[in-house]
Amino acid sequence: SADVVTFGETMVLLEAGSSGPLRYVNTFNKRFGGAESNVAIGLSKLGHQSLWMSKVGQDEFGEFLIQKIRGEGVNTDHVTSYSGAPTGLYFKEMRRPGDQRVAYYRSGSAASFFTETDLDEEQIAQTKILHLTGITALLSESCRTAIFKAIEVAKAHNVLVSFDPNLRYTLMGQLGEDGARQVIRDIAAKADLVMPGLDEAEWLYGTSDETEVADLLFAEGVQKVVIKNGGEYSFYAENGGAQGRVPSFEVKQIVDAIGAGDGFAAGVLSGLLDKKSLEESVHFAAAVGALVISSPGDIEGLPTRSEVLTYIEQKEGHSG
Ligand code: KDG
Repeated sequence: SADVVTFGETMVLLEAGSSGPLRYVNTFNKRFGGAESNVAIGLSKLGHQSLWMSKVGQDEFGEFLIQKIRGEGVNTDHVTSYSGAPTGLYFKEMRRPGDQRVAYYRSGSAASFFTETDLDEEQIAQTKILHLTGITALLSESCRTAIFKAIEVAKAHNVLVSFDPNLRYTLMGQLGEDGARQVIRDIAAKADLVMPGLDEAEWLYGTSDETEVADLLFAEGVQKVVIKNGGEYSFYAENGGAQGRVPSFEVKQIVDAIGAGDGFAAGVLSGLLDKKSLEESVHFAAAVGALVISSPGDIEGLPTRSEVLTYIEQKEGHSG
């Protein structure tokens, strides 16, 4: 069985081949990305078994996604292809080097038709960690139901539930901002590990005081909280345990910051699977995040374990 099970939408990414507004761009590089499969690939590269469930369109792009993600070592046996809707797309525009913007063509995509019956409950029951993001919760009613069902199955089998809110304001149309906030907060309250960005924490809980956010979540029964503050540091706290800040690694030239949070999440989960402390896991994750933003694409920069250790050693003069 897999160490980590996750599910959500992955899209074909068409990345502008030149900088400037998309209307003037004539060539695109074909890549792919999706928060949950990015995490699954990150974990696979770090040496863990990961499983990603999803629905793709019964089309060439769907085949492409399965082929690529399977090729990265992720178990895709529970991905189904759906004839009723196409695989979603997104475009990346590069206004200036390092300044990426994203345009989604995903509404009504095959993945938004994922339902709780597409979940392989046995795989969830047998895994160590179930990893979820808020993106899936905002895709559709059926995806939302699947999230809560997956949490229920995980909880019944003592599987750790990890949650990255990964707020997508463009997906809040259906529920409205307040409705979306409520859903994301409900999921966070049921998770064991919650990993928002500082700006997300502020949007969700109305405070940028990290200890206050952690205490709010602890009161709901959450066990571990990690709050990411981009290039500066990450805050970590354990319910009734240690808390502190881990500085980020300094990256001289950010090539593409999209996907850093997923790399970071993979790093934290990898550390926890390796029985590292939360602080050590966050330190390891910070290195993974730094490596991801140093290369283009959402998944291409995800490092192997030895690449992470070499990077830490180069930066700090020791490994681990
Ligand atoms: O976290 C990176 C993701 O943003 C990207 O891979 C695509 O899942 C995606 C999304 O919804 O933006």
